[in-house]
Amino acid sequence: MEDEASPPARAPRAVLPGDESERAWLTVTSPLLPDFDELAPMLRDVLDRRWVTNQGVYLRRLEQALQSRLGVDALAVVTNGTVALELAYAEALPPGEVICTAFSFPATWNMLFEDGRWTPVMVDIGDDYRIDPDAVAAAITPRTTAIVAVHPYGFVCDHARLSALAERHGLVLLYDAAHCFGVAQDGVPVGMLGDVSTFSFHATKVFNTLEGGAVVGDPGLIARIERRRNFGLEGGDQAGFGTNGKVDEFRAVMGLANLPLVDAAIAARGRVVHAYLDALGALALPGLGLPAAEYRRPGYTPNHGYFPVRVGGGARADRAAVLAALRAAGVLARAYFNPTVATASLFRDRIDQAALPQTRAASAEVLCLPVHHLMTDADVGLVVDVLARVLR
Ligand code: T4K
Repeated sequence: MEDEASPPARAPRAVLPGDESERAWLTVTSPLLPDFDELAPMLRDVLDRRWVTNQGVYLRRLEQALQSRLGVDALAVVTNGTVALELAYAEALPPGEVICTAFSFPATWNMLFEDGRWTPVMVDIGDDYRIDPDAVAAAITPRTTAIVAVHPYGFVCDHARLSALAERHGLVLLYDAAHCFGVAQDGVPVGMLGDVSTFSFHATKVFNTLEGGAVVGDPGLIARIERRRNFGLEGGDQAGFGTNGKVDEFRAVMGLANLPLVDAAIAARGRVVHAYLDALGALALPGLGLPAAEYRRPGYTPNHGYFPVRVGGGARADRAAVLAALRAAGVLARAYFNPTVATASLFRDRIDQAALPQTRAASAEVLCLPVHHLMTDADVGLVVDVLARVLR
């Protein structure tokens, strides 16, 4: 119980680099961080061993622990979620047309556009942010080799339909599961869906190694990813191409120290998500769309990484006005994902943007509210009060 005389408990606020006001903000997320005392003995051991990167013992320990926590057959930890995608594309996507969701972060599509091996065919999402299986089916040609789908905000794609399409047409099905640490559908860990999945362990994700990521797939593929992250070298030979996608021991230590904390963090995030759903659901603000249906999906195990709302038709203010009002109250919400290929200047001459109406609408309307493990009821109340003031 809060003492009536004292102010309500609030999560620690972040001071952002480059923000000269030095103002402390309630941010869209806050990194999961261990106590220094948990880290110190492992960091000391790394220094004592004088082996600080290149397949160190802490990296191996982290990979084993993650394989078990994520419930997957094989996994390689790499530099970040973007490199995870690049390694997976290079190793698992045959050259040809690749059907890719238009609603994501640039990491998903950059290499598909830049690298001559693939022709990206960008397709629209449904009104639930996921790649639209009907749009995928309509985009398949004899030249199609793969489908790249994202589980946006940790909301799992329609795997039954996508895998049926992939099987019927002999396509590789790759999931960008950057947002999906700990997510499952019908008891199946998300990393077990499709032929290959990639994760991000960036500081803004539910689980982090500061920067980091992973590729998940069958053991043969993961052996090739391990070679590719090490310049193509293996056992004194170079049998393939590669790059430097290795992870140092300090980051591996960070991951090992964070792993025991992640389930409590997911539970704490879940309390924030449900507090938003209860408070905003009761207010029923005109034009404000909530992701309530996601949390009623049968068999879905969420990680509560993001809380996307829509400021859509009928709202009393547009998204920019809502963002500004939140900012004035010290709250930094974010418009993930904006830009997308449907809005960025880079793609204006490359793709038929009119063909992506749902992506355009989502890019224009979505707002990710703060959700993290340190947030309190008072923090949720602050955000809800601002939304009520602007939208009622
Ligand atoms: N696929 C998808 C679908 C993705 O969304 C992403 C990345 C990737 C692939 C690639 O994964 P990585 O290569 O990044 O591992 C962030 C993240 O940097 C990025 O990882 C993420 N998705 C994307 C959706 O969001 P920004 O530019 O919004 O980050 P930033 O620096 O503005 O941070 C957001 C908020 O987080 C800050 O306002 C405060 C808080 N924060 C951040 C950092 C870095 C902290 O409190 N402490 C911190 O140290 O991109």
